[in-house]
Amino acid sequence: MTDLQLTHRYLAACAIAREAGRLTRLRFEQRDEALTLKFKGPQDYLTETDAEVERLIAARIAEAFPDDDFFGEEGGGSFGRDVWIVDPIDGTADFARGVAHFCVSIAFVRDGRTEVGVLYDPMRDELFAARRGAGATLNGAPIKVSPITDIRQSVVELGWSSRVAFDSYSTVHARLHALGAGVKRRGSGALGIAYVAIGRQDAYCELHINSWDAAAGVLLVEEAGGWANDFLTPECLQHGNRVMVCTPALREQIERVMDV
Ligand code: LIP
Repeated sequence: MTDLQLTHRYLAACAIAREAGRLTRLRFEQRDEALTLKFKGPQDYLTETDAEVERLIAARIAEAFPDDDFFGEEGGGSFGRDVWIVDPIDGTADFARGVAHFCVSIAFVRDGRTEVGVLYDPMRDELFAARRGAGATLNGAPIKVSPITDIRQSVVELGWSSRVAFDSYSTVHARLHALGAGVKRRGSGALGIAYVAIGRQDAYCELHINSWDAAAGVLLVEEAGGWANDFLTPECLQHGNRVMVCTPALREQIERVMDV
């Protein structure tokens, strides 16, 4: 694939993320206060907007890149050599409950390696974007991870979902607390990883996260000077993996606390 073809995918991903985010924000502001909640599983929310936004993204990508594969959290798809992996709304629980903390996550993966990663938070109008080897940006301005070296001054977000036994999560949480880290959990893995790339927090860890939630954000962190585990293994594309991203000085401690 030529540099121009990758540049085309990068620019298209940014434009599609913004369009999808505008639709998500419209639906968020239109939601009825009657709390009609639907679930895919325990604490795993499903909204009509997830599917609607994913259909929009899939259509735009098919128009622009008909030979690429597509895989979305809601509708599934296929994993070919060139594949787009998409979470239309990461942070669905908050979206469903009227809390403005969610984003769209779009990654382009070639031969099992993320080449383009884009996340858009429509409520804050923040577009995080990265191309492999070309750095990471927020709304076009370069970003980098925090300079924190002392975990006692750090903020670490520890994600969780019902895919993981709670006692494993609580073991990692207790270890982080014992090291003096400030531990948070917000509910969007994608935004949590992006916040590491921009230095708003110093690490994001989760014992299991899906590829469509995290692949774009992991590239952001790598291109912003951070460290990431070998997240996108061949197994991870379809079945997920644990994720660890952080400012480089915290790598050893993060790997140790996550060894459960
Ligand atoms: C989210 C993930 C994250 C998890 C959240 C939630 P979703 O995905 O990004 O890993 O900690 O609970 O599952 O379901 O909002 O797209």
